[in-house]
Amino acid sequence: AKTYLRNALQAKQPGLGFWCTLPGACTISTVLATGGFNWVLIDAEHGAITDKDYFDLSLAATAAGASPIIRVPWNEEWMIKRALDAGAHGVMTPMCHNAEDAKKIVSFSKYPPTGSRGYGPMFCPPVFGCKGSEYDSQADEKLLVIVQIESRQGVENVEEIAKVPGLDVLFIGPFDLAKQLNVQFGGEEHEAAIAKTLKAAHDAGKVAAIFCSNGQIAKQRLDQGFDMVSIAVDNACLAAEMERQMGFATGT
Ligand code: 3PY
Repeated sequence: AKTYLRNALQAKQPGLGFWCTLPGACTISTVLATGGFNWVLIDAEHGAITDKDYFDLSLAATAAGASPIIRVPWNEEWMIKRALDAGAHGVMTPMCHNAEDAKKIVSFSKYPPTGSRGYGPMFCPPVFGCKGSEYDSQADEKLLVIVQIESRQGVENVEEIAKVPGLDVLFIGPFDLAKQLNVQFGGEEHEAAIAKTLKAAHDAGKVAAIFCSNGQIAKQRLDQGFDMVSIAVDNACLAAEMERQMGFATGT
């Protein structure tokens, strides 16, 4: 299977991704053509993407050599099923508060007897890079199961969450985390919660990941020890560059 992100992480290379909020395969293809990315977060929690877009976006990501990771709106079985049925290499759920939440996403993501995932992988093989019959035997092991740590409870219970079998990645949502903790973004308490999550993930042998809105922050987080970071968000890049060009054109 072509599980680009899993292969990179296993080889101790950084997981470098971008955050895709815009529907339409052209954005993904254009960004990935710049090189260096091994995953794309297809964001259906926020942003303009819905589950009908998963199929084209996942194919576009894989065709360009990056793993499609789909963030579903919530930790619901039917939402996870639809994301995985598009062939996603991983699924991410927001707001994991405790080990029970983590056990749910693991169960929803794996076929019986390990979990309860419903069967319908018609469109998965081309995205997964395997033959039809191979998908069934590879999916459970190769899919990345990712939870977001971004709440007070999530940080309090992070050691228990990290130990859940079948869970691969603890992914910090720093913006929600600051709001949920009601602390200053980048302040001492915020950074302490981030450091606690990083340590809990590594102590349990799991991947530690964090959302970063630009490459400079991403570099700092990689230097801090994170294994997987986003480096930018599509619509924000577009807006920033358009503003910059408008500045040149108008001399402002
Ligand atoms: C957060 O920072 O809260 C996220 O989930 C990523 O945008």
